[in-house]
Amino acid sequence: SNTPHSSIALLGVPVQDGTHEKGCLMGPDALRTAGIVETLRGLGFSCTDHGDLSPVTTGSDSISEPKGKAINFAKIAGWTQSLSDKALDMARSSFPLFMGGDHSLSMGSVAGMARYAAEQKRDLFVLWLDAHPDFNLPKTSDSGNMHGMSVAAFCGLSELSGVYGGPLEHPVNTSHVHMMGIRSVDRQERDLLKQHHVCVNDMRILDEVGVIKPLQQLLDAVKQQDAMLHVSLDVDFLDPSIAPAVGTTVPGGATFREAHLIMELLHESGCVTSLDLVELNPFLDHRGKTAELLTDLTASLFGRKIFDRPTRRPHFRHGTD
Ligand code: B3U
Ligand code: MN
Ligand code: MN
Repeated sequence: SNTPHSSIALLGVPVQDGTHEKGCLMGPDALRTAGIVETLRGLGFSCTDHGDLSPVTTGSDSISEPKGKAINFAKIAGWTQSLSDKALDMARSSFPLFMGGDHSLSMGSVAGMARYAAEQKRDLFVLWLDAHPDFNLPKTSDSGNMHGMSVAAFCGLSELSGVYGGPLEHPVNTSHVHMMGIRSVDRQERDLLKQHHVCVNDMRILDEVGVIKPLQQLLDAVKQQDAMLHVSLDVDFLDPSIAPAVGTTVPGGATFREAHLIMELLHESGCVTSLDLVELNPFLDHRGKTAELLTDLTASLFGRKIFDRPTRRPHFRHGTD
């Protein structure tokens, strides 16, 4: 198999304090109902469901709230610190799969994976599949929703270090963050992204050159440095017509086939070492179709394919020789 681990550890992170829209707390159970565990076992992996995480309670006096708008800051800090420890622990024995919950969970999942990468003396890259860059700071955010600040947090921007209880020991290098599908960016967020050299492949790039080329650039960099790769998939990366179960739909998202192709290429690369499935809001779904799509995309990431790819001939031709 192309996945570095034969065992997958699943963890539910039913956080929804990072968004104004309620319902994300049901995300982990919707994925379980869609059969994510059975699907992965069917692909030959041993799978352990660690159940749902509980946040640590951080006394509000021990949390230094940042200036600006950051709703539920202390609660998100509790989830983040709990998840960072749990992620590190899971990564030592398995491939961690984090089921959200809103996207603020990546503050903890990515920070934990960065700690593990540091233990292994490897670098961590992040593939951020999202309509939004989630690179706001409390002082730039209009909404104050912390799911729009995750990348800035795990990259160690000091305004958000309070969620970790202090300066981040192993921040992700901003130039190691590659974003795809971006199509909704706040004005000051755009400036921050430029200033910090985040690699943003917006929707225009996917329209012009497709998904393969930008993805290959990332995978080449990961392979060259023998780095680890965390994939964070926000439901709103996908077009709302195929994935309606998200609080912040943005028109013009990735298609069914683009999304599967990305997952198939990621599988073939053998580079991926952890995964977030976030922002699934089952309250907004139609007959479970978004939960099922996320489960199928996860299956593609773990090696489900339509046919085995021939290694010699580049094209499979039906009905000939
Ligand atoms: N950038 C906006 C909108 C947003 C970010 N992430 C989501 N929505 N899901 C904000 O609130 O920061
Ligand atoms: Mn997001
Ligand atoms: Mn988003």
